Amino acid sequence: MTRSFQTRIDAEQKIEPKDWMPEKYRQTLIRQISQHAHSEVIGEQPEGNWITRAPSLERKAILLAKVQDEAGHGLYLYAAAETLGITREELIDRLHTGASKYASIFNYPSLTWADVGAIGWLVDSAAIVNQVSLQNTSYGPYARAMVRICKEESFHQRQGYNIMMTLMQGNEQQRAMAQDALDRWWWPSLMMFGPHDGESAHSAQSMKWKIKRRSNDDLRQQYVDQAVQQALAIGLKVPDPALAWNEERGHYDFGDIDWEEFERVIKGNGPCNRQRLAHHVEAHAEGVWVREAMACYDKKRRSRRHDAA
Ligand code: FAQ
Repeated sequence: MTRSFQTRIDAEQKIEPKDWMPEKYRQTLIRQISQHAHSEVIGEQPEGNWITRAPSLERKAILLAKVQDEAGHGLYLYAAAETLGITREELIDRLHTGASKYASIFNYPSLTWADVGAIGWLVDSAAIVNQVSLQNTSYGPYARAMVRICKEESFHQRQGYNIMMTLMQGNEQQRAMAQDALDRWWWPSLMMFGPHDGESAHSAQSMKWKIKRRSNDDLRQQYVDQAVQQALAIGLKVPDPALAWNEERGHYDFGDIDWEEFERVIKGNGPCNRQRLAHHVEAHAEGVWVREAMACYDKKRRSRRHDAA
């Protein structure tokens, strides 16, 4: 069984929910897809913080649409995780107890309007680089969710970059605000790709099963190469003294990531971890009547369909 499973993976066949799969493959997918779903949903908070204070009606409408899209991404991903035999309640419970993680970046505060630009530009760029590769992941429902998500993330990235560009074309104070946002979000955005390849606990097996198609460092390098060019184009300075174009490699060299900070944040001790989780727990409790009403409606609809048959 195990050998024929790997043969299917090697032949680039998609694994579907009813197919046999090793238990560890199933658990790895539940871990990764649910963390991804939690990231989309928790990621609504730093941007949502600015919906009531967007500088114009147009910016507000765009930001509202983006934040709603992120909720939709969470929905597709939870649905994909559920095809692996775990319930939505268990997934949320794992988030609330800390058994399941979400992207470290969402534990940083959004202090100014420029942060909305930086999140859209940097965080969505980093997400896209990773997610484009995940469109070819071996598990069918995850791969298909990625196709739709990538299309929407492209619009998100453009809106973030457009905010940064507009600020950089503004007055001195606005340019300083954009630079300050880049200074604070740059290093956390590099951490989104996870530990270096040699330190990544899950990469080797996930690459063999083609759950992950490219390594953490490989994706991070692509992101740096793109983002540095985009920063230069609008007059921003990337906050890394070690950043330099390496002619031989055809890539930018960049400085060391503060892995102690990364560890601190993923263990729950970042600047906003408690606030993010508390907000989710509260919203989930407040939404109980909606879930109950939906379940009631669904039950009634099914029994009507059953009676008619
Ligand atoms: N944050 O062995 P690896 C978005 C954990 S979507 C927190 O390398 P793996 C859209 C990792 O879980 C952003 N934890 O792990 C948006 C593991 O711990 P565990 C989310 C991290 O899974 C934009 C341990 O470290 N995208 O932003 C992080 O092979 C704007 C060892 O690491 C995805 O989730 C981190 N950054 O590789 C929404 C993409 N990095 O589980 C709103 C899918 C590592 O054993 C606004 N996920 N860890 O307890 C992946 O590609 C992978 O899971 C990685 C990590 C690359 C994140």
